[in-house]
Amino acid sequence: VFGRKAPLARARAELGRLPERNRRELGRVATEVQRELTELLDERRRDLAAAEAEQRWRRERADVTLPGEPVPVGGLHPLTRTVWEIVDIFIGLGYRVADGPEVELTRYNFDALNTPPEHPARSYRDTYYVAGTGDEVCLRTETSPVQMRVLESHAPPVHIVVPGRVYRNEAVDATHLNQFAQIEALVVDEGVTMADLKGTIEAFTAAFFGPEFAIRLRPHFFPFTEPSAEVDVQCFRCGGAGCRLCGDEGWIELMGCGMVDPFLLEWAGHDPERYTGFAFGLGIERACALRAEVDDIRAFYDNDVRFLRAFGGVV
Ligand code: FA5
Repeated sequence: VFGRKAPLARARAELGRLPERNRRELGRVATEVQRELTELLDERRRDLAAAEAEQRWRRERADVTLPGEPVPVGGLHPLTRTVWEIVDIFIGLGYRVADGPEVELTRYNFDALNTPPEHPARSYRDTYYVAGTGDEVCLRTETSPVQMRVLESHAPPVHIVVPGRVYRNEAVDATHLNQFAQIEALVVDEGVTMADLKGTIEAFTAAFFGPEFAIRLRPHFFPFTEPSAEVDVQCFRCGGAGCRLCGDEGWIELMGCGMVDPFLLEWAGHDPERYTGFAFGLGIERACALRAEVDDIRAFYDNDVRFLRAFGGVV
């Protein structure tokens, strides 16, 4: 329509040859026709563009009025949360976190911890050894060897907590696993006494179980502490009156502890006349099970989501 050879253009080209009086009139008509056509064309362009936009809106529309598909979110395992919670308590008391290898030299796992070669804990019936290393490399049986790695490389004062996995050649039942987690604490400084040990454990149990429960220390034996004790916490279910949870004892066994044996300090090159220390070690599964009244610690490793969800770890 608007091309150079289109009728409109040709008609305008002819205008010159018309007599004066017709030329004006026809020129006006031609301009009018051109204007109208242009307008129609623009209108049609606008309509087409609008229709295309409309189509695109329809095609690409997202309906946000419906509820979304819920995406299941994972959570931290209750044991992980327990470790973090305990570590947090000790960080609040000024401790640092230390760790060490799970595949450990018997030099650290036993010798440095005053556990002589004839000690029954070193037998194949109790300890997993790494094949081909003789009795030199084992899976650590407790987190205590990390005490020795830290003492060997750090001069006191030392205040550390050591969370970690340990292994024992044990028959698995409701209260025993052959791989489980412990958390260990070690303090070595000048003038550290058993009162510090008890006060620290009290601060921990108050934060973990609640401030209303007492603790007591019962004499015990560990090769690496002297004196040694086991810590009981007052049954937080019956308050000490006796119930099924505490086996009518009123007390629940919680962990092992003691004053660092001077042998360890000497082994690591620190003067036992100058420094003293305390240490304790707690089983994570048992502590977590106790607090939540879970009566079989194997449940923590079954990965039954219904069980895990009860701890609030799975959203
Ligand atoms: C020890 O392992 C010492 N290293 C603790 C210690 C550290 C004492 C520092 C003194 C100074 P024991 O063998 O009692 O001690 O274990 C400590 C805790 O680990 C126990 O109280 C228990 O909670 C947990 N535990 C022990 N054996 C098992 C097992 N087979 N399954 C699950 N938890 C266990």
